[in-house]
Amino acid sequence: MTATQAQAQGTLEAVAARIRSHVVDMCAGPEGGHLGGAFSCADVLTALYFSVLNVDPERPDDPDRDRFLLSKGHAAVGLYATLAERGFFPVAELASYGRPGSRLMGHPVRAVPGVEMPTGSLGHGLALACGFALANRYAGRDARSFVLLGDGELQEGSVWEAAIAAASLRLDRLVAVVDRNGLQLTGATERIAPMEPLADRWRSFGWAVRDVDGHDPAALADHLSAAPWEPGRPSVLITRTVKGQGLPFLAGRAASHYVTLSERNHARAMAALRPKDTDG
Ligand SMILES: Cc1ncc(C[n+]2csc(CCOP(=O)(O)OP(=O)(O)O)c2C)c(N)n1
Ligand SMILES: [Mg+2]
Repeated sequence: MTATQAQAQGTLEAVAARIRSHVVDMCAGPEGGHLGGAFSCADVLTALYFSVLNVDPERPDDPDRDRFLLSKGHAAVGLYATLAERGFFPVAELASYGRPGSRLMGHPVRAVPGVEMPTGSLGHGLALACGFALANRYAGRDARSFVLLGDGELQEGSVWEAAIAAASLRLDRLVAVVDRNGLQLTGATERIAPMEPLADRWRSFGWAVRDVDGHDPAALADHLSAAPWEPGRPSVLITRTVKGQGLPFLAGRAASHYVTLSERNHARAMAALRPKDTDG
């Protein structure tokens, strides 16, 4: 399936809504899941897989493919839902998430079609993506490498080591996205370890920076498609998001981080995701 065919499956908003509903279903299973951080990046994942990335589910190991790494690997349920919707494996397989024998575990592994590297130990994805970008450069390939980082994850020193390396190597086929939902495991990032002005920080490390709404998939797709924004510089898209976006009883709350939905909350979540009847 090409990206154009994938887009034909519905508007980006409709795809993002399907991804969120799969996440809700998975988080109602025995394993529970990182719902909040999967919801905050659902629109970015939609934009990437349904508009931006040059990937082919029929040929997941195509050497010319773009690479995507979910550095915040705990948001695995969001990645699984996206990969399944995009055709990397059957949507029905999502029901196996977290169950004995399933390849869909709490954090992503290479056994899952479309997953480039196992992730979940925070702080490693940017360095890995630098490696992909460098390898592509040496091989003379034009492909781009994308990586999605959590904002709490930015407290890992290894992120900034990699940021320095990417800028000094002039890796302009590398694109980082920061899921700036303002929350980490135990509370607000700005209370625990202030990061603002975040855009200035990245700029001072030699990156081209854009700071945007993270819940407008079409606009996100335009920004990501246009990278590199400045020749010779890696790009970082800071996406302003809400953890648990779309679920009134969890949105913006640290409690959304890891959730096992009760039957009642599963129903409430599905009701919240259902398109509103505009006829009144
Ligand atoms: C190296 C490392 N330390 C701690 C953890 C445990 N952990 C999992 S998620 C998380 C919070 C991450 O916050 P953030 O990056 O902001 O993610 P998001 O808000 O998008 O869920 C932590 C501390 C981990 N996965 N890896
Ligand atoms: Mg966060």
